Amino acid sequence: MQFFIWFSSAQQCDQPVTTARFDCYPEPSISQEKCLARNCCWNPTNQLLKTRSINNSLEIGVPLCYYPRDFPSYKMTSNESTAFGQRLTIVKQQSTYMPNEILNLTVDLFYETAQRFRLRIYDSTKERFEVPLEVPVVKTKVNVTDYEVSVSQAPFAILVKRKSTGVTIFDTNVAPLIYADQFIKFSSYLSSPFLYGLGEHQQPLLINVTNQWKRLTFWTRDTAPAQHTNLYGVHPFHINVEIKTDMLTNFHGQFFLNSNAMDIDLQPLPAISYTTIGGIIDLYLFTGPSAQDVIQQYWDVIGKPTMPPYWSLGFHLCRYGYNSIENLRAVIQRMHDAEFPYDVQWTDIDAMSSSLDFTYDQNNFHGLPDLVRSLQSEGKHYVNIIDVGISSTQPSGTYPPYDDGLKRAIFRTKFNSTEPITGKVWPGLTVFPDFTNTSTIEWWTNNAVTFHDIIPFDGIWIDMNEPSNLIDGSYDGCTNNSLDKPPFVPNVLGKSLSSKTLCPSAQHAISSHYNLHNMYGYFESKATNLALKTIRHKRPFVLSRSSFAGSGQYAAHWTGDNDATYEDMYFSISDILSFNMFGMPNVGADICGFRDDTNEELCTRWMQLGAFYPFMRNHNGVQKDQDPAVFSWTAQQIMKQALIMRYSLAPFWYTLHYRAAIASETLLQPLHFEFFNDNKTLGIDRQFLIGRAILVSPNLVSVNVNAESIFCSLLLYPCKTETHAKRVLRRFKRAYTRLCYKIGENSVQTRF
Ligand code: MIG
Repeated sequence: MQFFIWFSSAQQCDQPVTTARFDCYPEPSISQEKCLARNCCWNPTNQLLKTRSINNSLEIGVPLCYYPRDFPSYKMTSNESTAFGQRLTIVKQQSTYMPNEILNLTVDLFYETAQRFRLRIYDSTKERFEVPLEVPVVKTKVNVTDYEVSVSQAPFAILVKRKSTGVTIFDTNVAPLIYADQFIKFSSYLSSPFLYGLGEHQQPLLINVTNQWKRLTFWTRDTAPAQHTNLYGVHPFHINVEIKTDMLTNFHGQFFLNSNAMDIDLQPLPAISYTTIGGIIDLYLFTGPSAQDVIQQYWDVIGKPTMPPYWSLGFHLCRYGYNSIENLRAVIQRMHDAEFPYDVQWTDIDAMSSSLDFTYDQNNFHGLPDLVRSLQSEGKHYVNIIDVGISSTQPSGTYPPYDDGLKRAIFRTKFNSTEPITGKVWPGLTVFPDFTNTSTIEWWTNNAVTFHDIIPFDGIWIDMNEPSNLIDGSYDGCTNNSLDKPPFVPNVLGKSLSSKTLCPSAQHAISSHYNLHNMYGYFESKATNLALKTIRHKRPFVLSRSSFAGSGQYAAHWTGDNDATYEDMYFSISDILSFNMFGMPNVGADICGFRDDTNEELCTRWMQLGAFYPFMRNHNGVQKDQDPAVFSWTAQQIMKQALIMRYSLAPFWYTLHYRAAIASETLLQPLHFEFFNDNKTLGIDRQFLIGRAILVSPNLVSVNVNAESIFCSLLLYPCKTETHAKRVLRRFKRAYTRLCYKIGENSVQTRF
């Protein structure tokens, strides 16, 4: 027994460097009084810039309020070896500042493979929520590992080193462990300030915290991609570059298997801190040593990506706002007349009847089923959209998806109730299917089957599945319980967990929305993939906006409502490279931009870049048309060149998908993964590699001089004037028409 007389003396607050301070007051409303009430150190020199700017970004810097070195933490009381590794118990003598701290914890150390280590810290007496992801169950340890683990007793800490180099890859002895019911926080050294991953966020590929403090938030959210905010998906996985005597050498990875709302803080020490508001600590370390090895080891845990159908490698065309079948037909016709290779035509919610799922508008889109069949008879494919909100206000007996769902009780319910929770999406008031319930999968499949009998779609696009709700919480508000009003809320957009989604207290069959929000898109992807398999007996194609670790087993992804800007075109590269690391390598961004009007130069350059996205779809919102066939003859020819190049690589893409699905290799990778001894490649994110050896180096800026040289700069051949460009293009057109492309055979299916 040990007795603490504990206060933060000046000496205990003395950190050798300010970068070694760990934030004791992550909430925005900070004051000296509140800090001292937590028995933390207050030091207003080197002020923390904790201000929320208009775009919600939390600029963080050196903390004003930080832990003293003797802040209470856990002490190890037992350490026994087990078949899987070691089991420790750790205890803390007193609570600190969060309600319901758990003072007795069990720590399991799993030596799962020579390169994979798993650490689980959980309540010794009470079961807590755990992520319903099927991860490998390893019951016996491996004896020879590439890493060495040691534990220290008081304060309890874990240290993991790479055996061959002695480099520290994990060390929790930097800050106290806090483990409360709704607030779990732990920190570790990083091997270098250089990381990749931690999505979904709009950020440069390389997360460099050499001189920066960063807070990244994880809570799936429907919002147009912007920096410093949580976005559609949650992937708490990163790759950390290791440095040995100034040489970048190896890589290791970390995956925090936790689905609750969380913040991940990075600081220049360098160090990482995880703050989650539920679940348990379940952390994987992967020792690589190459970046691709780390990814492979990660995918062994979350599951390998699905192998897509061949046709989905072709060019996809979509828009929100065709508005009528005449308009849709006109687009298809002009794409045909302009001799564009394209394989997949999509429709958006405007083709639904009053935005109702599993319907089409029989007035404005009269004849859609026949149009789809005629596309299919030419070898093309069709994908339609399904949103998560099911309208609950249609006259009884007129809308089977709702009536039947209600009968089967598959909708998510209010807290402590069997009554469905109501939100609002495009058709008005809606309820939300609970995809964690097995009856829901049957119901979902039935609806899809019935609709497929009407329109024989080839793939399904699932949108709004964060899940997105146009009103905060629900139609009749949220409760005041600890799920809806937790003691700590990570830095989520809108400041509340119910912002633009359902109340955290809403219920799923297997747990609360509080615990499962981040996995809504994951479970919907899984159910939709299954439904498509049942319907078509072929490899499914599902496109999902929201995602969680493991979603790549079921769906492809696009990066959401980007802007028609050069900046967003640039960010698409790091997004797409990151999703390759996340095991969702079939990914693309809306080519030419979703929001605001595009322009000819931007769209042409974006088609050129997009030709090298794994998933190539031109899609936009309710602005001007931007399908390739609306642009000038010259722009069209240039886009066509890019498309021909893509189509000629289709067999190669297919092989890459196969390698991803069976050997856990990414389709695209950053240059640094291949050229890791070259420090200059560390932050390259305006270029990328397809497979191992094709380097894509797109032009991401407007040339913005006179029209003549714009065309020349867009061409893949040297030229001086527009007249010259046109001559080259005409010659090129003749050549490709002869060689690899005939009208009516313009699909990947028929040409290879
Ligand atoms: O914002 O279905 O991200 O691709 O076109 C409205 C209409 C909802 C958001 C998707 C976008 C889609 C749009 N949807």
